[in-house]
Amino acid sequence: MKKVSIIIPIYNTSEFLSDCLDSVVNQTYKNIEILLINDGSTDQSQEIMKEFSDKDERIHSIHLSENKGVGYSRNLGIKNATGDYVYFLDSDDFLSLDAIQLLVENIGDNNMISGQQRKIKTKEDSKNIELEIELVEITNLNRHFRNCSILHRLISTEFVNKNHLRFSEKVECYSELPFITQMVQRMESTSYVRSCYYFKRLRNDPISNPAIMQRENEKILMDFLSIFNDLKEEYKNNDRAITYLDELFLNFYRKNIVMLFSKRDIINNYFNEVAISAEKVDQSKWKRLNMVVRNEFKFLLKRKQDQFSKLMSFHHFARNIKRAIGSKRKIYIQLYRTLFMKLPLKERTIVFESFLGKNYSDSPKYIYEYMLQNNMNYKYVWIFNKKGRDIQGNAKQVKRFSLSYYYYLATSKYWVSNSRLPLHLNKRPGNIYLQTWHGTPLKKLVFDMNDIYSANPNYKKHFYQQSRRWDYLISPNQYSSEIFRRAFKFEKTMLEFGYPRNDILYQKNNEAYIRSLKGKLNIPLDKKVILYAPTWRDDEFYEPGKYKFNLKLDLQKLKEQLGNEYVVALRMHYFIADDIETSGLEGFAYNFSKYDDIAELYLISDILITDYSSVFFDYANLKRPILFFTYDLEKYRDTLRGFYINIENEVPGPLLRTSDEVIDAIANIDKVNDQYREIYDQFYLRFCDWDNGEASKKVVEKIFHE
Ligand code: C2G
Repeated sequence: MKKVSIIIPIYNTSEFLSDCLDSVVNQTYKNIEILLINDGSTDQSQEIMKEFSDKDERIHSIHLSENKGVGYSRNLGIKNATGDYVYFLDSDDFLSLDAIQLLVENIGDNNMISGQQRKIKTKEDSKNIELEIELVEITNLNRHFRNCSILHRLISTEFVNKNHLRFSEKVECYSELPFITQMVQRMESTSYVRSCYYFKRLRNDPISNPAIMQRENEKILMDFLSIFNDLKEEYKNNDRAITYLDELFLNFYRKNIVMLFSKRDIINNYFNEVAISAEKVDQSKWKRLNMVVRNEFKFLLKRKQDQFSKLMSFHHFARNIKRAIGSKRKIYIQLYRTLFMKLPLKERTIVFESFLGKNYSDSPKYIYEYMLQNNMNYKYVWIFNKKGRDIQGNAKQVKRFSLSYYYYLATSKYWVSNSRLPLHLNKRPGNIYLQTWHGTPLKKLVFDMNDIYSANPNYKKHFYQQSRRWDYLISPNQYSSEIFRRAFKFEKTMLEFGYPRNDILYQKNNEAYIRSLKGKLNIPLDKKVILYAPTWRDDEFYEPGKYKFNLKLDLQKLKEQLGNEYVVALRMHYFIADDIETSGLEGFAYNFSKYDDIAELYLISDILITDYSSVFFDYANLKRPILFFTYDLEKYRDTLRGFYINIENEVPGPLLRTSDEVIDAIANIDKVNDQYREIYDQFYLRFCDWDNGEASKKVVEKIFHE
């Protein structure tokens, strides 16, 4: 029985390492040695390695005291391998349990065989897979090795050593290229096994912990050119290797260099380097390219940088037009970038948006209304999903993603928004962007979120790019300031004045106003009001942005037992697409999920029920009772998100699991108040200290001085 040496370089992948090693030690093929090369990790990787090696004697660990790079680590793995075959795996990826067995069974007398790589966002994605196994013959080796990846290939150790196949230790990206080039010229054909899976994880934090190919594009370019030049020299007399390298270069040019060269300053920095490498490509190859790229090559070779840059601009323009055709939105984006952004900046125009155009609410509303009341000399624009809203003042209303939306965003000096604006809205010089955000965080935010649970691999990267545009960020309390700086990596000006959206809780918390609100909302004046405002759940959705909500509060029971004294105001999170069923509960349950401003609902209510929503931090300003209906606490806290505070003893009210417990707490609300008085006071001091009804004023004075 042949032995396989599985070589795994490890560098700061503690979040993923257990999944990786689990999949290796549990392989159905048992005759393996597992070589773990710890490449100077500074996280918990070493402890995890030990945990596994203590339990499995097939594991051999090598620890490097400093980071030497993936090429060095893999070469070290080869030196220490005693198996008949070597196999390379990355420590953030994992295998299907029969992967090695399928490769060994199918390799026959060949020197190498590959399996199928599958990119996945979460571990769940590895479960929906096709299982039909098939051996596929490959004759086009250049295309097969175009991905420059050594992963998931079973290779004869004798073949590796006889041909001295080694990785580059000079570059970080493309260190596999010398190994692969040598292999390509030594092989006639190869095969791969379909449905023999290697799961390649799409990592979602290219900012704090990038995978190698998530490094900056310029670094990737320099590494590629350097290794390409070296190999072209080394293999200058070897046609097969040369053809492989030339095709690789052209592919890299089309995919990476053209994209990178959308910016003129990058062309200025790298034109010469790219030209030097382009010169090495066999001319007959680039003559087969399309006209634009062919001419770009001509200018490169003749070192005509100016003409090259102009042609490259045209290349991008044509590319964008081609992509825009057929999509109104894409045409608008092109207009935004190429025309609207070049119009003069309107110095006294402010664009406001709240909750992605869904509401007229939150801090943007209160900042706007403060400016109206003080007759400030500005033009106001509000973004809504539907125009014709009944709002104060005479702000211009524009529909989100319409032509006027792009026009006003491109030409207005100020943007005020409580959530992220789309990534495609480039920020122009002179623009001032006030990010008000929308809550004191309980649930972990962005860069504090565990990598593994977030579904969208681009989430952190996009958040980072979007938040670089924020000039000011409003913080409601000291606690949030600290979290925002870290979790958003925010380094610009933090406005530490409390929340404009909470001004109303100090200014209008009086009987007359509350009665008038109740009248407007058709709520009976002789009943007390319970507000139920839960948050959304990351794992329950129809499609991105449209979440489900499964109402666990037994409204019928609440009506039977509390209906004489109370009514219930229901308020779902703005991500929730489900309509809450209230038929049969008329006169008791009122659905205000589409109502603009939750602050007004706070004012009319006597008790708040929530779960993990930031609403309780704001509501505490009213010092009224708060109950936590946390029927899924463990799942929410431990699997979905993680919290910043200890919900079990730091929040100002009881955690309740069932509708009966909720009813009981409401029936005995005075007792609950007494029980939580001390914690409530501490909570108020910690989270509501800055709010006093003046936040809008202070924000406006800071940013919109006359
Ligand atoms: N909200 C609401 N109705 C709800 C829940 C929330 O109107 N039923 C509003 C509140 O203004 C709340 C804000 O939306 O403060 C944010 O809601 P959260 O439930 O806290 O959730 P999320 O949108 O994920 O934001 O730092 C805060 C976090 O980012 C949380």
